[in-house]
Amino acid sequence: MGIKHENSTVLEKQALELKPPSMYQVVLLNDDYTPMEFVVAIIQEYFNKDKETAMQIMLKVHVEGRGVCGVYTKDVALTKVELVLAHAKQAGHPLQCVMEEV
Ligand code: TYC
Repeated sequence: MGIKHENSTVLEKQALELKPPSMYQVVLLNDDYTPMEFVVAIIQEYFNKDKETAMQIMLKVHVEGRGVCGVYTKDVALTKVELVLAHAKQAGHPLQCVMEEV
């Protein structure tokens, strides 16, 4: 199915909207106050990682300043950022979380 034209690939993609969605990485940022155990629990709860993987990501953030927790479509990434920030704020921790287009 498509539109008869010498550049049919471009027209089919635009007409049928088959472009893959833009993807966004959700990144945790280091700070001096949020407890390590809290960060590990956040990564397990919101990014579906096991305890060992969550510990590796947390330590990477602690040492390097930032770390990618996962890559998602825009709406999913935004929801995860909002949930993480709300949880951290509620617990009284300054943990920061951002999303960046990949
Ligand atoms: N640097 C924090 C500490 O020493 C731990 C930490 C890790 C904080 C990762 C935030 O995203 C973070 N308690």
